[in-house]
Amino acid sequence: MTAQIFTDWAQTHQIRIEKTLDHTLPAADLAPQQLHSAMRYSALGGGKRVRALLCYAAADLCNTELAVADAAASAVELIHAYSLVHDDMPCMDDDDLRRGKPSCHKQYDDATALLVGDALQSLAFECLAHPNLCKNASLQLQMLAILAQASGSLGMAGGQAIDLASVGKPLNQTELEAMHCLKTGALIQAAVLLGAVSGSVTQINALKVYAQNIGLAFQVVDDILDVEADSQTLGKTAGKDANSNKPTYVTILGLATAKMHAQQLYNNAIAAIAPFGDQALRLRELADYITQRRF
Ligand code: GRG
Repeated sequence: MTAQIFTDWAQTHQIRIEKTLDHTLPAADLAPQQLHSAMRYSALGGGKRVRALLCYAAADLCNTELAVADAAASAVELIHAYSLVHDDMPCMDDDDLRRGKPSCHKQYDDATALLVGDALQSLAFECLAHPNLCKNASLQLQMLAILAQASGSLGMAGGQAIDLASVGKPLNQTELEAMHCLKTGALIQAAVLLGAVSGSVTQINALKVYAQNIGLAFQVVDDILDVEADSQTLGKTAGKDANSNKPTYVTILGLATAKMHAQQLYNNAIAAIAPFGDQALRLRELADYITQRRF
């Protein structure tokens, strides 16, 4: 049997997560209609679904049941969508454009955007708390803890707090890295670890190293694209970080060294999953995709 090519595999799983989220999100005509419509506006029909793909690829490697992977991928994408909605609000990054369309608070209003983020976050945990999800209750509790830690004050929300406090401050590379490990890296790591929940200790330890490196590489590439790509290609405002006086990999390292750093992180990620050989094909391809992406 010839192996499915990466783009086909990715598209199949992007459609799969879209359908799963469509079923998971409350219908737009269910009261309160505006909130439900805004939740669907923010979580459906956009995004590269990188976190879901990482989750499915790790699940495949670790023989995690597909239904568990669906719930985990949905939960991570819902947390991600909530973070983008809140991040775009005037009190945070204040951005009018997200995934090629008006940000949630622009399309609706600030109060709705706040509630959308809150409700998407709750829904993410509901996905993992479903009574019939896992035969092994302890494993299911572990999944809830992984997501809670990754999204909380010692994870994504904490990283966002450090980011907001660092505007105009001269961070060094170590401080920048520590911030991004939380802000972007924690949820990417959670995506991989939730997919890998049925894996062996050896698999999980190797995947953690893979995820840490690929999470940082994702952010370095994001900073490079912020400088090199245009808003239409990105579907969000290009040049935002540089213009808002935020420290980035490009401002700290310069463009050429930032690119070399992304390559080094990619190499580390690939080395971590080398022992799995062909079984880690999708994870390798995802590392390629993350470091070579153009948007
Ligand atoms: C509001 C608690 C809270 C956290 C916000 C992740 C985050 C923290 C803010 C997003 C700001 C940002 C643009 C960070 C750069 C990396 C990143 C997460 C980019 C967006 O992720 P993609 O490219 O988006 O995977 P899509 O639209 O493809 O899903």
